[in-house]
Amino acid sequence: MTTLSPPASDTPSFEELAHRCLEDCAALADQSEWHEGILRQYLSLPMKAVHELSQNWMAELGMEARVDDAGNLIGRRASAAASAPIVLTGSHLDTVPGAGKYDGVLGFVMGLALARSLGTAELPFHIDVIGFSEEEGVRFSKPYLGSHAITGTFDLEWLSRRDASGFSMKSVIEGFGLVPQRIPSAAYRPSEVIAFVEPHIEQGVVLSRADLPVGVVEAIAGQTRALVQFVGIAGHAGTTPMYPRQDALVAAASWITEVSRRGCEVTGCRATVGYADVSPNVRNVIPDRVTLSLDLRHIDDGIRKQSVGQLFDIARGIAVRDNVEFVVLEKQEQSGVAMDDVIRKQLFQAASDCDLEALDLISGAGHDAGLMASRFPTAMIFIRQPRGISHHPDEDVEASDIAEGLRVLRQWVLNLAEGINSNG
Ligand code: HGY
Ligand code: MN
Ligand code: MN
Repeated sequence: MTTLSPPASDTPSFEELAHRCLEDCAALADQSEWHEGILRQYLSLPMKAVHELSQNWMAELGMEARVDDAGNLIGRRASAAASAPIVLTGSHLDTVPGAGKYDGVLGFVMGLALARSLGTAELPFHIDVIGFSEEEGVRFSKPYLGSHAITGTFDLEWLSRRDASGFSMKSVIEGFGLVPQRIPSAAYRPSEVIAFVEPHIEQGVVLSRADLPVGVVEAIAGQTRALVQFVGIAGHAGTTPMYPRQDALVAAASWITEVSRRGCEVTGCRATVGYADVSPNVRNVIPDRVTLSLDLRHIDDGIRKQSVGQLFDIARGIAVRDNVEFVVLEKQEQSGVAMDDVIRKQLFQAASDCDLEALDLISGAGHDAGLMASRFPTAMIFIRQPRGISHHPDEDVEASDIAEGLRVLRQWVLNLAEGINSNG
């Protein structure tokens, strides 16, 4: 183990670094599509502002900054050897509507803080801090676009997807000054990457209940994201008898209740209908078409798929009962992903070197690490969230817990460097 040398005189203390992380998160939170609250979608104008701010911080750190053609912002803390391998870290810069300040963004600014904490230390690898461009999937209903590009799994077919305003992904990428056809060349080669470690707030209460500041993620739960539709027949609200109506919204409402029941009945399952679009959505017309999202998660892929299948069967039963049609418009699956055992062990060792106990835990939330694990040795450090609130403005985090997370991340890097240097 590297002796945990306190940061050299030219580097701030971990507490100072942590407070700088909070300041950076606050500064990036101001870059929003909304005047009140946070919304920063894929390649939006506020994302351009986030890139500019972050590139200034990278320049101060002597990092080389670039934006790849999928819109990922990448800052490199270069090793002396140009051909040195690469340690990747960071997290996503996009947000859900009404987000907190820390989901994704904290992991990115902790990557910058890691560079800050290393001062002029010469390492046998580059450190690339990635601000992933689109993890939430809000704008084009396609999550993890940035990490798909980094892992070489971006499907150019997606360029024809359109956002709520009708803009194609292709035109949005071009409008940001990027070249969609070059996205495949944004991928890192597995041979050049040592590992990817993503720091992220926990977004749950496990660490706070265990009264521990940091966790090491064992696995990320799989998720099914589907879009379904109930189709009935519109009619006059005042003249159409209550029976036999073909009311798409009555059917949809029955199913939403079943989704919630399933989430409660199946241990470890999370089932949510977060999006609903009612047509024609006026008060005096019986709804003829209701489009709903389904977000279902479980760490066991078999249970997840079985639960989704059962919910679709229940929907078909409701459709027969209400004499409406049920259609599955889209289904996106992401399997549960185990984090890399070797890197996890190294992170636990780094925590122990810092006299810290790190908790082993599962992530119910999806992360870019879930994609990155398909191509690189990948692990995650979770930072305690006192109240476990996320995807909500009240999301919070303590500077002292960020400091502990930084301590572990830096120690992991120093141990890695020592291991490489001693193996020659
Ligand atoms: O939905 C999620 O799990 C993550 O916030 N993208
Ligand atoms: Mn999120
Ligand atoms: Mn996130």
